[in-house]
Amino acid sequence: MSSEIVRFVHTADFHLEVPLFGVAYLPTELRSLFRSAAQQAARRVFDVAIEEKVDFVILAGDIIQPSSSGVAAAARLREQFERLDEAGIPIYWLSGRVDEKGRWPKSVLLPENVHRFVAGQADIVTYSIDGNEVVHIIGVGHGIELDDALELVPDDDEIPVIVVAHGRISKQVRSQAEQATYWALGGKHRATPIECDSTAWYAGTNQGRSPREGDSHGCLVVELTLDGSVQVEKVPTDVARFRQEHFFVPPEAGQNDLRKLLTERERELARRFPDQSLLVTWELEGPNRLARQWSQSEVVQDALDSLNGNKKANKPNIWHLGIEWSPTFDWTKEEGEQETLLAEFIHMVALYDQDESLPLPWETLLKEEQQTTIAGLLVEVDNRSELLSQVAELGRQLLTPETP
Ligand SMILES: [Mn+2]
Repeated sequence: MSSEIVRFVHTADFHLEVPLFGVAYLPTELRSLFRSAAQQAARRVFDVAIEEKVDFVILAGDIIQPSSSGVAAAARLREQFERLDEAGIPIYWLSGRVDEKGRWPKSVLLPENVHRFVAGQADIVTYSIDGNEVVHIIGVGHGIELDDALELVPDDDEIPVIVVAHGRISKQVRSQAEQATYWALGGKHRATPIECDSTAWYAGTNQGRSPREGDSHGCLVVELTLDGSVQVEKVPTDVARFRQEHFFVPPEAGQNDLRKLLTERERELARRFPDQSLLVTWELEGPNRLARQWSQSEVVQDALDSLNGNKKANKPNIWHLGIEWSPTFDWTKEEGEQETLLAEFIHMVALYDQDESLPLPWETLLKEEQQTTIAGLLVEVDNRSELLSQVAELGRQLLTPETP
């Protein structure tokens, strides 16, 4: 058996019809990036294919929904396909949830290197080098049972098989794993391997779309030898990367410290990710009192504006797109030292905060049958100190005399 190697790019879920989204605050400078990031990241995938001189590219679905992206986006994708055509690299494109063949605009002719696997059909193509068959590629069209598609595997040769499929089919893949050398899957937006008796990966999307799709995204470069071994390398292609950053605000922080604190953290991020543009949302954990003061003033927005305004000298670009608080329980020295009901209340809450073994008062106050309902609701707040912080804040509001 030959030891000849075949290498290919496995990628999926470009979703060229979906811009970046999900931030509270979008500086005007970022608008065009938010619109074009998916497109730029797609271009990077095809750059990888050309630079790595791969044998072919597998698109495992959800690449584009032309009816919402518009014809221009489809035409730009065709330009990328043409680059690969010129480089002699075929593309095997399985339709996923959004990119049914029927939706592709008829005015945008696909170059000859693009082979489409479409819904309602199982299909097999065989990739050859110099007339020698190297690998079978089976496309499992939407709505086709895996079992039916696997019947296409010829049983009279020993050529490796790649199965391309889209959707939540980890379980089926696991039960049929040994039928293919590699499973090229689409439909999950984070690159994920499936543990099974073969090699199976969801490629993930090439560009995180919102803070929920944080950290690195890209494509996979897969190498298989004819003796059956498979190597999978993740190659990042995202042009801007969402990150959620968490930090503690010290209780002694003042109104003017937020910008300073964020600037320090920005420098740290720039050191850790020297070549990566970042879209950061901050989760601050700190005293209730500060959360209240800062949200009532312009402190937060001013800090974000000021950091985002200093972009020119700052490479790579780190953008600050929102701040969320998870307040912790605290009180000022004065509040605790006064002879007031508030001071007494604060010391009581502090007691429960310091000693986690103390059952919360309402647990004993409530009758048993009530416990199963009301306590059940309270348990939803799984963070005891966050709950106590909310209790303290409510007490503070009720026990502080209104200033006229
Ligand atoms: Mn998708």
